[in-house]
Amino acid sequence: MKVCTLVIINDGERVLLGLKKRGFGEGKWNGFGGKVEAGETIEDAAARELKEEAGIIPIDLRKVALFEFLFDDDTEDTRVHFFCASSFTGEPQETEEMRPRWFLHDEIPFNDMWVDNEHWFPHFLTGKFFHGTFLFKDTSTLIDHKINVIAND
Ligand code: 6U4
Repeated sequence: MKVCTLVIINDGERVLLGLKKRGFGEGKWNGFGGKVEAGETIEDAAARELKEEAGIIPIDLRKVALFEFLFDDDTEDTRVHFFCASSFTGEPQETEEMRPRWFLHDEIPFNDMWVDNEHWFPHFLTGKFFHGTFLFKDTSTLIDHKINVIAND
C-alpha cells in the first residue's frame, strides 16, 4: 500500500488547491502532497510536499483525516494522511507539479476533482477528524464509500 500525504490550506473562507500538472491525478484540482519517504515522519512529509508543490511553509499543520483509497483494478491502494493549516509563510507559487489557486468554500470545483472529494469535503469544512474508506472500480468510478467521524478536533 502506497502511503501519501495531502495538505489543504483553509483560511476560513477559501481553500488553496493545486491543479496537478503531472503524475497520479493529473488534470485534477487537489490538495498538495505525495509519498512519504523513508526516514521522515508523516507530518514532515506533509510539510515537505507542500513546500515542493506550492512553495509555502505551514504554521499550524493539524491532522484532519485518514483515507484509504482501494482499487478494484491494478491501481495500487493508497493510504492518505490528510492535514490542514490556516496560516503559512511564503506566497503560493506555481511549480512544475502544481498550479495553486484559492477557491471560496461554495465554489469548490468538484467536477474537476477526485470523485471522492464531494463526499468528504463537507466533513473537512466542519473541522471534525474523520476516517474515510473509498472503493474504486477504476480511478474515475467510485463503487462504495464509508466515512466515520472520530472526534470534534
Ligand atoms: P510523487 O511522490 O510526487 O513523486 P505523484 O505521482 O506525483 O508522486 P503521489 O502518488 O505521490 O503523486 O501523490 C498523489 C497525491 O494525490 C497525494 O497527495 C495523495 C493524493 N490522492 C491520491 N488519491 C486521491 C484521492 N482519491 N482523492 C484525493 N487525493 C488523492 O483527494
